[in-house]
Amino acid sequence: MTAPADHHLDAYWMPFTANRQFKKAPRLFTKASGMHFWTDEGRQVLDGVAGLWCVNAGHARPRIVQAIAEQAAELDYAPPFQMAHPKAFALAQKVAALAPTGMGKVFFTNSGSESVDTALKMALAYHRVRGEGHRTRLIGRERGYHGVNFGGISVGGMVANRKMFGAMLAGVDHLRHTHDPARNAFSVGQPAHGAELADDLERLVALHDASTIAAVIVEPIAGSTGVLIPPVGYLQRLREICDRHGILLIFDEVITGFGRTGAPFAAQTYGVTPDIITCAKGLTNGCVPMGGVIVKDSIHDTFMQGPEHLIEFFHGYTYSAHPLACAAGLATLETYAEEGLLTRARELEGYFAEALHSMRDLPHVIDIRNTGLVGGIELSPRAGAPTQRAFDVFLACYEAGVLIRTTGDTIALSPPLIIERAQIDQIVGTLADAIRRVA
Ligand code: PXG
Ligand code: PLP
Repeated sequence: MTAPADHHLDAYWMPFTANRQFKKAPRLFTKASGMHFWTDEGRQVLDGVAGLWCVNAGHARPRIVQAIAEQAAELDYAPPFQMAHPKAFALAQKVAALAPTGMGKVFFTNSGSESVDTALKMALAYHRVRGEGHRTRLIGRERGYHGVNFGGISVGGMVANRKMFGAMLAGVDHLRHTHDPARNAFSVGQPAHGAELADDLERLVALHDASTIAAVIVEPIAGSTGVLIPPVGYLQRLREICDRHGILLIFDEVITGFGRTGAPFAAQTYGVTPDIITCAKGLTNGCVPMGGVIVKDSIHDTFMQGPEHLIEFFHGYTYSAHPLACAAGLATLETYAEEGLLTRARELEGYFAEALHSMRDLPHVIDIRNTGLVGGIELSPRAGAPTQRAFDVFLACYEAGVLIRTTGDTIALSPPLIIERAQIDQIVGTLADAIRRVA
């Protein structure tokens, strides 16, 4: 199966992967259940990252598997434009019920990237419908990740994801990121310093004028760039400044949504209600691709004017609210509710934090960050070879039976929310060994 440079690996151009390196020594999963994957060689691997931050209830949960199978047999597809099927409404209602009060409308997409571009378009159109079509600017943040479509990379702030792709959207600006290891290294939970970085938005308002700005988009926790936890008071301050200037606040909760921080959404964990939430991943437990945009009723209602026979929002995807995704989503939310998974990260946060921070004196470790069931362990880069030390740790863990994720020289952990304490110990024990062994 895994013969080096075997021709059957040629055709697949892998996403966000070192293709040539991978194909010389492929890593293939062929089975998954609960907290584990199995490789094509039959080796068991403990999942320390919920697949890719998405399999929050663990793998191959029978209720979800059955729901997808039954749905495929009963109604495989229904057109989403000018037609619908019952589970789309049912899922939207269930998602809205989990969202902060007043956020009662849900638009479906097929990924986080599509959710982000949908949310940005909604923000622009919302202002235009209100007669403020001059609000055309979008504000993101340095080190932000908002998927890979043109809107998302424009407001995003990860250089490698942007630099090859030309000018992107016009009229975008960025807040500074909140990473401040000089003041905040090894913070347990939210760092104490940095609320004032939200004032960067006032700087951009002073530069561009509020009347030109439609929306600000941030991840409550910046995940993909290496797990940056919001400083105490930062998100509140951002909310206040947006309110003062009539700017919409979008929380990109693609990673933080569905229990990662110990509440359904990070908006609830941090007590800040945005105007729009983007989500994906945990919405269907990663089983069927799906994303969602959760919107304040007042924003949705603003669109509902003019002649009733006219389309209000010229946007949608062939697979918006796909029946298999809706069936998977409903079964996923039932599983979360039945097992208390959307608040389980809160119960495990203390244990997880202690396990993570036990690694602070290991070689190369320069910062450890945590909240809920998310952790980041930052290593010093190897001289002249950034990212390689963390990647070597990733390979060592994989060989030792634990899947972690790396971005730059930061190791990210985000296990399924069903994880047991002994499995936290196994992840951290394996990771600590690997860090000790790499040069
Ligand atoms: N926004 C945020 C905040 C995300 O974390 C997306 C949008 C895009 O979602 P889709 O479904 O289009 O991939 C994400 C996705 C990593 C990693 O390295 C993180 C993501 C995707 C791939 C890798 O941590 N998050
Ligand atoms: N490209 C073409 C030629 C199409 O006809 C469509 C949809 O009808 C799309 C792109 C968009 O595809 P999707 O709706 O799956 O995003």
